Amino acid sequence: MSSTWHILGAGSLGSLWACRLARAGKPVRLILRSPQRLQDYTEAGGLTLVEQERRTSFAIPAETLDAETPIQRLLLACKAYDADKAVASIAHRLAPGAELILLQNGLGSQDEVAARVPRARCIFASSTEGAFREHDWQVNFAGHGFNWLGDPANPLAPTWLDDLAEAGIPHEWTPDILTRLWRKLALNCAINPLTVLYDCRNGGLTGHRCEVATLCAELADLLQRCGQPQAAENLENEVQRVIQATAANYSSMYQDVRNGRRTEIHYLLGHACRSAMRHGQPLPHLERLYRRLVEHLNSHGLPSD
Ligand code: NAD
Ligand code: KPL
Repeated sequence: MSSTWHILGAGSLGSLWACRLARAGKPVRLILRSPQRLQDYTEAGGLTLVEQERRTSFAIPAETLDAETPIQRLLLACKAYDADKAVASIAHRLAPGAELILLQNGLGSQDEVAARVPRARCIFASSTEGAFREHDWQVNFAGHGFNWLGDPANPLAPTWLDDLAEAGIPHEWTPDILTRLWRKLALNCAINPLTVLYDCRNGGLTGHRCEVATLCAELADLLQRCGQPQAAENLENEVQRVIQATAANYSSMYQDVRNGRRTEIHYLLGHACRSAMRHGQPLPHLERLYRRLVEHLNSHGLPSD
């Protein structure tokens, strides 16, 4: 019997993982924010997964943050800006040798969490799967993708990867998880802010090729400086390929801004600019892009941290 998957953050990705693990018969418990959320969830009767218009419901047990059951394995599925605070609120429940799987996009939140719970093992994830919610407690599986998992402090793969295989969650263990996270961060920095500022789909950036190329050159320099030469390889080609392949889509940051939601800017472009500053490396175009994006968010009443 595998140990329980505690899942904190019953949003899009957290619900997607919870439903697939529950469908495979794995023990899962959701951790919800408040007694009110727990009551709402109980009234809904569980989580519903929508895949190609097929709906399946799962009566997954749930509890609040201050439940007393010890946590051996935690999937942290909140946004990067909520991660540290969320972990602080359950830190006292972590069992000795507890493992955390950190699903956050970008970089920076993983180190905040690791510093918060220094005795736990923190496994970093980089996901290209796509999920969204139209209603509470219901998740739409929107885009097939992949999950890279790794632990920069320990290359040994955990045995529970078998649970993911049995649940049909596509994944691979990698000793180079930081390279994966940096590469995705660079892609997100080259594409997402411009889609917000030019109010366009990803494909709209074909009209701003020079600007994209200049950002990619600075990002590639930064990746080299941060000891991530592999993440820098052919960055501009990859960015252009993603722009073509996702031409009809709106970037995740564009969708956040359009829906009046806080963005993860601090852990994407913010992290890139802070890293450059730490290395004493001027990146004028990225810094200007960051300032323009911060101004844009503030003018729309959105936080920029
Ligand atoms: P989401 O906003 O849909 O879900 C986050 C959930 O966490 C929300 O339900 C929120 O209420 C909950 N939460 C936050 N703080 C909490 C706390 N203290 N206690 C309990 N619950 C708490 O977010 P998402 O889209 O699932 O994204 C999660 C992460 O995965 C982000 O970093 C995102 O960039 C990344 N990601 C998402 C997708 C996707 O398709 N949704 C794809 C790849 C990566
Ligand atoms: O990951 C993305 C996002 O929208 O967040 C892509 C499609 C790669 C654009 O950066």
